[in-house]
Amino acid sequence: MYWNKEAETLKRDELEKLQEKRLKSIVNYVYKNSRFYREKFKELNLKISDINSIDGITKLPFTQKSDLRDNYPYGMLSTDMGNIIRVHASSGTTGKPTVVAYTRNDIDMWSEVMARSIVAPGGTKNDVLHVAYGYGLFTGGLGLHYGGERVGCTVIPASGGNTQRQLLLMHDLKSTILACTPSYAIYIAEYAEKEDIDPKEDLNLKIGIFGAEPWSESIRRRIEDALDLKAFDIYGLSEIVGPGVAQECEEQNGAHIWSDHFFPEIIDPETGEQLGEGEEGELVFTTLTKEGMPLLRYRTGDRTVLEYDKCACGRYHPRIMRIRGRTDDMLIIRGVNVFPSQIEHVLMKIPEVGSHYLLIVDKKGPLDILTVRVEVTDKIISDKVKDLMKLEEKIKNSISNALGLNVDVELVEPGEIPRSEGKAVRIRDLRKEKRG
Ligand code: DLL
Repeated sequence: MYWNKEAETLKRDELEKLQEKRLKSIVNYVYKNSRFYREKFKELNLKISDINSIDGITKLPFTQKSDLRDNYPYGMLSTDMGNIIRVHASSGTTGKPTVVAYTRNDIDMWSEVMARSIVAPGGTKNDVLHVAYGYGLFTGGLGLHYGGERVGCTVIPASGGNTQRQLLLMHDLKSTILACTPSYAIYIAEYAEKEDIDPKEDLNLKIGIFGAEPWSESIRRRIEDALDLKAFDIYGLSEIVGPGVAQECEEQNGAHIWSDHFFPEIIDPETGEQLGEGEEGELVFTTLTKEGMPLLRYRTGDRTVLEYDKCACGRYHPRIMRIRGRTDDMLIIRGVNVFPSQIEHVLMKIPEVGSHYLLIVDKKGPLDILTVRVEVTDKIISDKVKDLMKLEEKIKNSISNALGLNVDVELVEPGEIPRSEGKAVRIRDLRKEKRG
């Protein structure tokens, strides 16, 4: 289903033409209105007329998260504060948050791409959209909210937390779409089971719109079974707009980037060179239509592959074939590069393994060691020690076979790993903690 059929079904050449036109216009706009970019252009001796085709994009400088921090809070704006009607922020791991700012037209464009993102997996105005992403400075809650209202859904602004009340609301208000992080969806499912609520009987859910953190195909199947819905991936980041940069359609095979607004590139994170179609690297976006804080070639830090072939849904907008993780979340364990989501994929295929895990990285002498702490299911916990040891071996072997990595495994009881109502924390790096 389409929200904006014309924009969503543009052919590849039509899309490219539109992107080129918009790229030239945004380059012109930031040159005129952003002190930050004007200075960058001068440093590089770059003229607006140098960017005369979409391929010319590679002449443009990258923008990094550190640029947003260095110009905190409003130094990256391309308009007067009088035109800004909203600010969001994402909390960094260190120091000041990253602030992003929207004009009225930006909020309008965001609502449009969010409306497309709700309709693409099958949402309609008749749906009751339960938004359990956090409301506030985080873009998840308000992003889904504005998109839902644009479509005409009945929006329930539940925000995160108080899982018992979430379930009561979903039951009583007959929610049909659940929007939250995949890890919170798992937690809601567990809670329901504990409270003897059977999602098949007692809830009305049919669609899940899950994102804001990496998740694997095997966790998708678990969520679908546990909550009796079809689960779809939504991708986004505050710097670009928030949720709704990309969304999976009913085919469930990668999130379509709404590339008439956000132009994607994949680059080699080491050299910065643009990579070809089908190659894995860092995702970079240029916003083609934003007014408040347009960004040129923003380095997301997310690792993925893009697929440009036409999708069975009729869209040509390129698809993100699952975000492996952030470049900064990649673990290098004795030379093996591994993302938490790859380990998750292996773990979740083992039926005796519960849905929560934590990866603990430490050093023994000069060697990095990775301990996979994982919960077992209620069923196995009552079994004999011998069986638990067998399970430990099975997990070790599966990870070693799939990823070529030897890990330690620590089985824990259900409920022992801290739950999250927002983005889950999957890595604990004791090496960093020891360094202070
Ligand atoms: O997480 C926006 C969002 C809200 C997206 C609700 C989807 C749903 P930030 O807090 O700025 O914004 O975090 C952005 O989260 O660079 C990715 O590393 C990660 N991320 C977001 N969506 C996905 C996804 C929101 N579907 C950062 N899969 C991004 C994997 C994701 N990682």
